[in-house]
Amino acid sequence: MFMQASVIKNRLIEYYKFFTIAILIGVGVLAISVMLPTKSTTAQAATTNPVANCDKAKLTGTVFGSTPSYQNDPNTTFDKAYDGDITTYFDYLNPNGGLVGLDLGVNTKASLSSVCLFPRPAYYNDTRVNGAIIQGSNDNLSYTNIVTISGVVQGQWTEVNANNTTPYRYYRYLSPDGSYSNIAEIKFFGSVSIPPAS
Ligand SMILES: [Ca+2]
Repeated sequence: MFMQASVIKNRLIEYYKFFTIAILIGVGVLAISVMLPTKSTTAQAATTNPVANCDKAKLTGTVFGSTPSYQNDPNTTFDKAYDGDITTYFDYLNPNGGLVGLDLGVNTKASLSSVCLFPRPAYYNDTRVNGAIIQGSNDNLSYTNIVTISGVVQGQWTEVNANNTTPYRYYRYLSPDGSYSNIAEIKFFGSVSIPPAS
């Protein structure tokens, strides 16, 4: 009887050890899963430095924007923000209200998946980009806010997700106040939903 009680006791201890270890493993797995980054599904989320994600075909069309450039410098007009060159930039005359936009063309619309942004190099950089608003329109008069830019870092590309499903013909980057619309490069990305009439 004494031996049986001892065996039962030992087995209970083994069971106790087993469940304790199992619980600890479970807690550990849960902690790791919580710590791992999850893919954001919100339209406002910014992804920092996805250089590879910005190296893809951007939406094309006619670039439009605010004029004139600071001191009428032909090297810093609005089109320099969409010329594919991160060393050239837009420098608007006025600190507020400047914009750069893209007209996809007649009978052409696209839903915006994301934008990539590169701040003006070595000068005010990210502080003149964060706070900008990306907007879409189909008449170039009434614009709808799509995403507010945040998380842009100087000296590198930043991709900001839009995940917008509404097709628009016009997209524009509305610069934050005090920025003089300083930005080196913008790329609009999306799926063209209505191809040009042939
Ligand atoms: Ca440029």
